[in-house]
Formats: sequence, structure tokens, C-alpha cells
Amino acid sequence: MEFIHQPYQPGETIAAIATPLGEGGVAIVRISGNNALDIASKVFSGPVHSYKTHTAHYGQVINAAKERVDDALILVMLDKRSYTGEDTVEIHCHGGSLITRRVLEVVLLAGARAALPGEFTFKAFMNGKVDLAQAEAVQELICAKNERALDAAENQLNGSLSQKIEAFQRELTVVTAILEAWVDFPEEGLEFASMEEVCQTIDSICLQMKQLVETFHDGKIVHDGISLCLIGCPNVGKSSLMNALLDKDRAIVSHIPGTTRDILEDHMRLNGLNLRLLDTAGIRTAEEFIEQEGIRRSKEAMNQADLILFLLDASKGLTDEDRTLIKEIPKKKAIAVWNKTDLPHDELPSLDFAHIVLVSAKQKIGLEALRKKIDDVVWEKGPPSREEVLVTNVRHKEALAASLHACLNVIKGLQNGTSPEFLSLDMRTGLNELGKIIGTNITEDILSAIFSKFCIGK
Ligand SMILES: Nc1nc2c(ncn2[C@@H]2O[C@H](COP(=O)(O)OP(=O)(O)OP(=O)(O)O)[C@@H](O)[C@H]2O)c(=O)[nH]1
Ligand SMILES: [Mg+2]
Repeated sequence: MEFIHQPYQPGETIAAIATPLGEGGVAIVRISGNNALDIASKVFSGPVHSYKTHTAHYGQVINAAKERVDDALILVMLDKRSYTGEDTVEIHCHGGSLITRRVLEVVLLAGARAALPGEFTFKAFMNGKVDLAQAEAVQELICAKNERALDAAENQLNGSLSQKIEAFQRELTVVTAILEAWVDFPEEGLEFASMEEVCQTIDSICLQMKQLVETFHDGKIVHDGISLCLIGCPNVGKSSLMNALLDKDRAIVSHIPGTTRDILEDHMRLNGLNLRLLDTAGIRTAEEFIEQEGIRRSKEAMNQADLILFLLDASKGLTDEDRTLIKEIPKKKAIAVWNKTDLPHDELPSLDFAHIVLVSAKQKIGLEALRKKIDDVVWEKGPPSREEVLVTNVRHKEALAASLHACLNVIKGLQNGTSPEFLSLDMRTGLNELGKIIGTNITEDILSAIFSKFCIGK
């Protein structure tokens, strides 16, 4: 996988279209690096070298033959006061994909290299404008699909996560120094701090790390959304409920049991959260091959889903088919839904589910209570606040968990009388892992993997 242009040269001038390709009023071609001004002055009609930083100028983009390519505004950002920390010029030209490409072509012919995905942000990282966690937040900000994901990315970009990590690093560095003092000066070392004090300090850091690791549960929900699978015997109203929740006629509904054969998928938003809704084939003992395959897929979807709505027909009560199916439902992640409560029905039998809701998909009764219940079950401990620092990135979570593991080892070692020499090694592992999150201890291939997921022009 190529990301970093080999060999990486700081200050090398790169260029790319920074706006989405397609037709729009305006598009931006961004040039950044030591020669940004020189290159811009070759392709622009005005006296680019005389422009003050952070000023915009109207003129024409011209090619090597001095022919006009487009009218444009150019914006000059100098003295490290740019996104990348290097001289940057933005050409705001007309937004057609052809004209934008033509402007980029002229810029490349004038000496810029085409930027690789994420390379502008990579420059910002290399020039110390942002740390790695913040650089990753840029991409998450761009890709955020709901308000909560946007809040989490903004917090990360503002450095809230990095500040926490740096605080852990500071405290662990002190502990490492003490452990190393014990190794180097076994006699005097203990005067710096007692064993109990060191244990207490690491203990308290571990607790804070653990709390941060645990935010990944909510962080993942915020970042990826959740999948919600409608499960039940044939004809209980799964497709009807899917349509009612989506408020559109998405799935075929009929009185014939076995209508839905395949998995149907659609998306909805619930209280700032992305839900992937899956309607499935009704589960029963089927003879026919296609239906059997549909049922196999239903069960697979049920097991993979984050949350299940297990539907029952209130007008029929609990049938033998329901009883058989109930045994297979992973109840921990299920909400039982009695549907068709608009029809006359007997008293509903009690069910061994923690969450039970009564609705009528056809008459759209009880849907608000169902939405509220889904929200409650998703956010076991209440939804995160806008300001809460959430770990949304698996890479961060793994590094944090590895650091926590190393710190716990140190506590165990201290209690068992392990030589401080070994413990200081663990402590260094813990510190290294934290460094990976903000990019202080990171190898080139990890950097490549991270930045190559970015879009070109960012
Ligand atoms: N009275 C009433 N009828 C409903 C309700 N929900 C669904 N129905 C009816 O029940 C029948 C089956 O509905 P579907 O939504 O197709 O049921 P399903 O669970 O998707 O069925 P399969 O796809 O065959 O597994 C249809 O005739 C619906 O109109 C409800 O809340 N009240
Ligand atoms: Mg159906």
C-alpha cells in the first residue's frame, strides 16, 4: 500500500482538487509546499509573489502558453499559518469536473506533484499542526453520518482525546522514572516514593484508562450506528412494522405467510443515531427450498444484529411456532414486540424478555414507545453528552487497552515483588502504546495505513 511518497520530502509541493468531483458553483485546487507561490505565480495572471498572507485575489488561471484556462480567485496562506503548516495557495475556480481537472493539470505541469490521499493532513501531522488522533478526526469529521458522530469527531479534533492521553503519558513517565531509580539506586531509590504510593498512582491511572476504554461501546455505536433486525414467525407483521418505522412503503406486505423471502435493508435515524433496519423472512419449518434459504438468512441476520425486534401476533397469542422460535432468540439483545394490538385479543401471556412493547404496525400505534425503548436499550447507561470524550476508533481502543494491560502487569509485579527492572520495561510498553494513539511512537506502515484511508485533497 502506498501512501507516503518515497522518499518523503518535507516541503515538497503537492496539489489536488480539494472539493468533491462533480458539478458545483466553485471548486478548489489546493497547492501546498515550499514552491506553492512559485507554481501559483506561473499559473495565475496576477503578481502572486506580492500578495500578503491570508488575502484573496481575482484573476485568470493561465497555461504555459499564457492562454486563459478559467477565471478564479486565489487565496494565499503563508508563514506556517495554513492547514498543512507549509505555504499554501488555493485556487477557487469554476466547479465543473472538466474545468477543475484542467486547472489541476496546469498546476501539475507548473511543477507540483499530485497529492496522495490524505497527504495534506499528513503534512499537517509531520509539521506538528495536529497530532495523529486529531488528523484521524479530520477524516471522521468529513465522514460523520449523524450528529453524535460529528460531536465526537469535533471533540477529538479539538484535542480532548489527545489531552487525556498526554496526561496518562505524563503520569506514567513519572512512574517509569521512579521504577528506573529503584533499579539504578536500589538504596536511595525508595526515598523518591514508597511502593504503596507508586501502586496507588498506577491504580488511579488504570481506572481512568479503563473508563476511557469503556467509552468505545458508545463510541462504536456513534461511529458505526447499529443494526436492528426484525424477527418473528410468518405473518406477524415484520414487514408492516419495517414500513411503519421507515414511514414508507418499503417492503411487500400481504396476508399470505411467507411473503418476505430475502433480507430487506433500509436506514433510519433515531435521536442522532444511524439504524440499519433489516426485515427478514418469517421463521417456521419450511418444506420449500427458497423459503428454507430465506429462513437460514433470517437466523444469520438475527445472530449478527446488534439488536433484535422479536415480533408476535397479539391476536393469536403465543403459538407453538413462537414457542419454538423463542428458544433460539438471543434474549440479551432482543425487545419483544406484540403487534396487531388493534385486533381483539386475550390477555397477553407473560414473556421471558427484559423489554416488551405493544404496538400496531397497521394503525401506527405504540411506535413512539418502541422508538424510545430502542433508544434506551442502545444507550444502556444513557446517551453520551456532546462534550464527553469517546473512543470511536478501533486503533485507539486497542492501543489504550494494551497500555492498560501493561500497567496492570506492573501493579501485579509490584505486589509479587518482581524486580523493578522488568516492571520498568512493562511501563515503557505502556507508554509506547499511548504514543501510538497520538503518533509519537509510530512506524511508517501504520502511518501509511491510516492516511491512505483519507480522500485525495484532504
Ligand atoms: N390488524 C392488523 N394487521 C396487521 C398489523 N400488522 C400487520 N398486519 C397484517 O398482517 C399481515 C402480514 O403482514 P406482514 O407485514 O406481511 O407480515 P410479515 O411478518 O412480514 O410476514 P412474512 O413476510 O410472511 O413473514 C398483513 O395482512 C398485514 O396487513 C397490525 O398491526 N394490525
Ligand atoms: Mg414480511
